[in-house]
Parts: sequence; structure tokens; C-alpha cells
Amino acid sequence: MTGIQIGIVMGSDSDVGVMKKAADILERFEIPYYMTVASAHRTPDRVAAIAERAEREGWKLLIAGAGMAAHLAGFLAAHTVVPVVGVPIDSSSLNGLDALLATVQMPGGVPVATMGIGAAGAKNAGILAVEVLAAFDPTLREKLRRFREEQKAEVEKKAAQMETSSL
Ligand code: RP5
Repeated sequence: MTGIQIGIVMGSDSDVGVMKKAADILERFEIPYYMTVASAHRTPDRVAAIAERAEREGWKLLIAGAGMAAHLAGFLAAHTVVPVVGVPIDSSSLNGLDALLATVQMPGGVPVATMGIGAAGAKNAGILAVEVLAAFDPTLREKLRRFREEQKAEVEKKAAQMETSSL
């Protein structure tokens, strides 16, 4: 796969610990991606420019993570028809509930596919991005099936360990 396929944008560098989970998945599946910081409130022009670049370069999907009054995903979506996946970050005193509601409650006409709050949401955003690409790539689909099998084997292993130690 050549050229950037996925863009990961976060509202602040303080979000990187969470958003790295999405990047980790893309690296695991060898998907070329671009990751940066841009804020809907502090640098709106920069966010619009990223959306325009995504259109111009044919990126397949954008992942946007932001906390607090999280307008990043919706603001990106307003500037492009590239699909946007939103990750609400648990960076506030409301533990991300504010970001969840701000990200998920888009008015009809401009969708944001919103994940769960925090690290699991970021990981799932990465997996969802791979699933979207895999719809057009049988080799990637096969890799995703193996990923599921590995997860299953991990749980079986942990279950066996737990059962042995509780005997
Ligand atoms: C949001 O505000 C960011 O996405 C971050 O989650 C939160 C706090 O940002 P910083 O003040 O740490 O830069 O816009």
C-alpha cells in the first residue's frame, strides 16, 4: 500500500497517549498514515487545511480524537466527504462524557462515526479504519481474520491460566 491512507488528528498533544492506540493498530497492519495535532478551537484553519489535504491526496478515512467541548471530528467532517471516525478523549473533569456527547450528537447530514471514550475507542477507531480498507483488499481481510483468531487464542490462554490457578 503506497501513500497516506488514514489521517489521525488530535486536538492537543496531551491526547497522544490515547490516540497512539489507533496508530499502533495501523502500524500492525502496515497501513501508511499521517498523525498530527490540530484544534477546532485553537487552530481552525489548520483543521480545514488537513481536511482539504485528505481530499486532495485521496486519504480513505480520518480519525479525530478530542476531549472536553470536542468539535474536532464534526469540524473536520464539515470540510470533507472523507469519512470521519471520532474518538472522545477522557481528558476532562467529566471523564470524557462531555467529549462523547459533543462528538456523537451530529446534526443529520454530516456524520461522525463515534467510538467509545478513551483508549478502547482509539483502538477500535484503528481497527474500524482497517476494516474499511479491507472491504477493498482481500489480503487485508485475511489479516483481520487472523487478528481476531489471535485475540480469541489470547482469551482462551488466559482462561486456562485462571482455571489452573483457581484449582
Ligand atoms: C481538547 O482539550 C483536547 O483534545 C484535549 O483533550 C483537551 C485539553 O487540551 P490541552 O489543554 O491539554 O491542550 O481540545
